[in-house]
Amino acid sequence: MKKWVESIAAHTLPDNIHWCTGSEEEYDSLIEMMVDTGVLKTLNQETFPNCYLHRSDPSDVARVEHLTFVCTKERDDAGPNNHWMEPADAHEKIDALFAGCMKGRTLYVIPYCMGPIESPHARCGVEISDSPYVVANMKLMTRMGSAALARIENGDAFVKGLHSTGDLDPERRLIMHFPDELTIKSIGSGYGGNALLGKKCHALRIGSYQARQEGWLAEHMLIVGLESPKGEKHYLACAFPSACGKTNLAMLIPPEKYKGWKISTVGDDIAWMYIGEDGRLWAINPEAGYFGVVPGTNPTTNRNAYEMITHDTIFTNVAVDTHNQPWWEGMEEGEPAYDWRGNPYSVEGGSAAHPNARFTVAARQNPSYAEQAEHPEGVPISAIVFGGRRAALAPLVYQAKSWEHGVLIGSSVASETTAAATGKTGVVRRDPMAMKPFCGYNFADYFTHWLSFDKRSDNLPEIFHVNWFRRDDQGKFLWPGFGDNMRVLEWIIERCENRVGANETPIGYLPHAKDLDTDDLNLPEGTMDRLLKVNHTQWRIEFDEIAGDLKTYGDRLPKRLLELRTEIESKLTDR
Ligand code: OXD
Ligand code: MN
Repeated sequence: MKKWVESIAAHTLPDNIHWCTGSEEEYDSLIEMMVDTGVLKTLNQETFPNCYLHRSDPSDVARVEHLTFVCTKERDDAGPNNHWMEPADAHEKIDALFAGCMKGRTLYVIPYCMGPIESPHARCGVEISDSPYVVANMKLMTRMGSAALARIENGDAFVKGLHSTGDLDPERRLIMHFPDELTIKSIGSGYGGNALLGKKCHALRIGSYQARQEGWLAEHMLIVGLESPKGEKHYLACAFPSACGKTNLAMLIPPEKYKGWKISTVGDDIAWMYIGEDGRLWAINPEAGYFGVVPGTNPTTNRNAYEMITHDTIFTNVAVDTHNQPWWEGMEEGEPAYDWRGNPYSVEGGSAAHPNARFTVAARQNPSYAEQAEHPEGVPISAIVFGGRRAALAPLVYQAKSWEHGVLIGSSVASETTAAATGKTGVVRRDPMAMKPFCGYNFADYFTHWLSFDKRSDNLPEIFHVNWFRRDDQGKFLWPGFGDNMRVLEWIIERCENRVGANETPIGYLPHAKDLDTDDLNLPEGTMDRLLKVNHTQWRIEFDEIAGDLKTYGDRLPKRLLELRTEIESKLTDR
């Protein structure tokens, strides 16, 4: 590893090299240095102790899918779901941008471990970066420092990540993955998903590639634990595209009538899953912190998150109020004084906080953090839950009839933009398994990999699909969502335990309305019927679109997926 660091230093020409230990003192002195140099702004330390604000370059506020490449030897191995470049060309192109880029800067060597240090399922990486903001975020998001370095020095293979903020010019911004070389190179962005290489780049893109080779799954899923008053425990792994409330569901606070239930968060974004000796699917969360969207967070939507970000948090691109406290849309108190760019706030200037403003916080600060998230073997998964934002069509919840049917459901996950005011249905974006931006190889091979699990165990989780976002004719949400989603999760658990019947339809098993506990919700007459309606005509159109989307993944698509789709479509006979 030393040699690799030396060769990078010889190419990027930093003034200093700093090997990160991950200690608290190191974190504190980096924060102090960033405050002195203006990279961070100190927020009100009385009300938000140890909280800081980072304002990123206005051109650098989100992941850049069009500049993200998977560089396998064969183009087909990256698949139509990825941008591809031939590895030698890609190295040449990006290495030219790295030449001398760290002059006047410090090169930080950041050893990290994705997953509990003691876990055989955890994987290590080393990120080289010239951004102290990246170091501080990696400290909160991963097990970073000496313990990870020790694992690597004991012979653990590790992913080599090279990152520089470069000159932040979007024309010279690239994020490249070389899965066969366990290498990531990222330049020109300081934004989380592009710069914190442990997260999307390692844990999902490189991770999914390795998972396929080695027989496990690296997924864009939250992991939530539910313990009934009787002490029965279940863990669910749930995949939703962005803007569908993953962090909220992972930290759910159930309604009053579920007193005695304990909900705990194992993870809010990524699950690494493997078949255990008992044939069950087990999951670890490779991360140790949350990089969550701030706007919309309030005591009703997510009380746990709201509390956990009142101290020891790095905010990125939020607004501030007159008391120098962080402010964001949907906070439900206070007024913005300065917007996310640092300008005095004015209504004409658009939203005060950037819509993709983020908090970075250690998972241990979450009041609902599950101690099992630290267990080396992880947690056994009872159910996999897919979901999307659909104003019509998808019922509140349904269950797959088999593993392969569940894979078909996952491969047809879609989410749509809706104009809330008018209730008009927007554009449907297909996002299989919520992995479209993150699968590090050909999606057709990915579906084959998912299907292969069926032959390896009789004890796999049940698979479900949920939709919290169905609307009435006036565009109003039919389902209250947030904590009340507990009522749906309870049905899912009861199905896993074979304790409740269901209504068989061509698309899957749906709840009988009486089996969803909604007595105290005072829903308008007919709401549950609408939430549980399967409109065959609309579903035939949907199945047509699913076929169209699946076929874009080419010849390698497993035939079974298309056959199963046709079988189900042929049963959608009602008008
Ligand atoms: C994330 C994302 O940041 O999915 O988690 O974009
Ligand atoms: Mn995510």
